Amino acid sequence: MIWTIILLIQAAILYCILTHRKRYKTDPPLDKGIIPWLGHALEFGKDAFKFLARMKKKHGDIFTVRVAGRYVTVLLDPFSYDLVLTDRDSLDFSQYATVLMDRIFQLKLPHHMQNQSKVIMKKHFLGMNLIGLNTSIGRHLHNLMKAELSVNQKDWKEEGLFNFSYSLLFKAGYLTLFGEQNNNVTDPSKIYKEYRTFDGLLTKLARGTLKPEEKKLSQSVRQRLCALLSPVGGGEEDSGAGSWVHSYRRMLQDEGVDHDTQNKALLMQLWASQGNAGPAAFWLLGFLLTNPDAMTAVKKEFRGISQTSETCLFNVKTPVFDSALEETLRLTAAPFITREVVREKTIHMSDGQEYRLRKGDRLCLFPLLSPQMDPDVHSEPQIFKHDRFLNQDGSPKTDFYKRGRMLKYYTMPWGAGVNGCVGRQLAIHSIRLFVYMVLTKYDIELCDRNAHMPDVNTSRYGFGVLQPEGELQSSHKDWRCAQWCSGGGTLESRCDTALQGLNWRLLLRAERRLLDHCPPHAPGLTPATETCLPASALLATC
Ligand code: HEM
Ligand SMILES: *[C@@H]1O[C@H](CO)[C@@H](O)[C@H](O)[C@H]1NC(C)=O
Ligand SMILES: *[C@@H]1O[C@H](CO)[C@@H](O)[C@H](O)[C@H]1NC(C)=O
Ligand SMILES: *[C@@H]1O[C@H](CO)[C@@H](O)[C@H](O)[C@H]1NC(C)=O
Ligand SMILES: *[C@@H]1O[C@H](CO)[C@@H](O)[C@H](O)[C@H]1NC(C)=O
Ligand SMILES: CC(=O)N[C@H]1CO[C@H](CO)[C@@H](O)[C@@H]1O
Repeated sequence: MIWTIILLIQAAILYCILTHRKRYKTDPPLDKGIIPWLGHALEFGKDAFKFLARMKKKHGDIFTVRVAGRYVTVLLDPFSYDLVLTDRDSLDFSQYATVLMDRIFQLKLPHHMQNQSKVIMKKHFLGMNLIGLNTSIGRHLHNLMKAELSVNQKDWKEEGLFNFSYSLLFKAGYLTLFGEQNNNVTDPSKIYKEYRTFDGLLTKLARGTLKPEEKKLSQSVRQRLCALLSPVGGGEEDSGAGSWVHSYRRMLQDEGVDHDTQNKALLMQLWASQGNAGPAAFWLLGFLLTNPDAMTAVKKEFRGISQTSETCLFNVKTPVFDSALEETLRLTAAPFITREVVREKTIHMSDGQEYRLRKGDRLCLFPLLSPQMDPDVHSEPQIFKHDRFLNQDGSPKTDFYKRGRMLKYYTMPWGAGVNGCVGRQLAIHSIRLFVYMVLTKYDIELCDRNAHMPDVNTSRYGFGVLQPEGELQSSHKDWRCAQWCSGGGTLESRCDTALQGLNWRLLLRAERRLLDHCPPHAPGLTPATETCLPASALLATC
């Protein structure tokens, strides 16, 4: 034992000597942290936003930090982002992507296949084919919502707004991209459940910080997901010939990729395509529910959409909604844009300074910190303003300034440049359809009008759209009275209309939810109460 410790210490010292790094004048400010090798890894993993904001304050818009043995240069000057995003010679996207692919999905694919898969995605998710997906996602969303409301009424208790949004968009997206024209597709609820378990382990997988039991869990859940994504009936093509998943699998097969690896690649695509839209829809709904002005404006715009164009929502212009979504993503889209420095490169900063990036280091942009939450760009950046991206005349606002200079990147939820998000239009369309359906068909409101948005799970900075800390129902009492109802008017009148249509089930759930959470205020009422009035009586007590 003692020898092991001594050996370990010696190895650590040796390592420190070998990796000792001196700062040259042309290097960005260097901050190694006090812990050998690990450097700032712990703080970084716990709350990257807080950490990087502190570093920005200390060092400015560019600095190099040591994180788990690697030197990461963080660039926070949005005026220099283009230098990074357009440079494919000195900065490499696929190296780090390959590392993550291996860590998270245990997937190894040659570089040229990443390229090919993107070509296939572009073909299917942009232009004419995107239009073809429009009704599909709408139909699935519609069916799923209907099913959600009519079965398993007893399950509502566990359901928060986050799970509701995530599950519906995930399932609709999965059915659209992975199940279209395939009637025998795996039950999406099963996939969703497993996927959420996997999603919870994702950041730890990427950082390699899983505990032993989590490692086991991640392996088994990955296996189950791969099995679920495997085509029903033993590997034969069963999806429609024109579908994206068909083309993608075909490409992998043609490249001689084995069956196991194909499934892992599909899991990766499931993550890339379904991991962000649901959480984004949750934040948007949440912001609307906690900002009555925003809700009114969006509802007003939606009300202007005629029933006939509903199925073609795709073509309808909705600048107010678009601005609200942009604003939501400004606050919650938190990807790191990471590149490997494969050749020495000089970065010109907007203040005239020049810095040299060292080969072998990693370069990281964090658009959430700047421009998205930068007070020099957006006034009161912590506050949700649904019309932030609207001009006075109602047109989309695209001119934003930092220190008097107009910015190209004033918000950057989708990345940018050659590696920007391929699914952007599809994601926007899906979220819009979902919010439209929830707001116009079902209506949703908060019981407590002073409710606040939940806190962010700080461990997820860097991994796309953020998620709330825990589930809303259990951890945020303000949300427990979220009430589902239909139409306007008094509660009683709404109850009446709701009872006549499909929506009575929604109301019933609300009732049960309230009964469960407010028992002291509701003597004599039981969950078996099947009329509407007690709900309003209860609401008054919440
Ligand atoms: C709100 C939803 C979404 C957000 C915020 C989002 C964000 C992003 C970002 C920031 C990147 C760039 C990563 C980088 O540069 O390092 C990216 C890449 C990508 N996204 Fe999305 N995405 C969303 C939805 C989707 C959907 C629905 C799909 C597919 C249908 C999709 C497919 C992809 C793919 C394939 C890439 C990789 C592009 C490449 O390899 O160069 N995304 N996404
Ligand atoms: C990747 O695909 C693009 C076309 O989309 C092509 O121009 C480029 O040469 C390809 N790169 C590699 C490494 O195959
Ligand atoms: C999330 O929603 C699904 C329905 O889509 C439900 O089966 C599940 O129990 C919910 N989970 C939680 C934790 O609320
Ligand atoms: C669907 O899958 C089940 C189980 O894999 C199989 O028994 C059934 O025959 C399939 N149905 C069709 C229509 O392919
Ligand atoms: C925060 O996210 C991490 C990673 O996804 C997850 O393991 C953890 O359970 C989450 N914490 C809460 C309170 O939800
Ligand atoms: C607006 C729009 O493009 N709608 C199309 C959605 O998809 C169906 C077929 O899948 C078309 O018929 C619609 O015109």
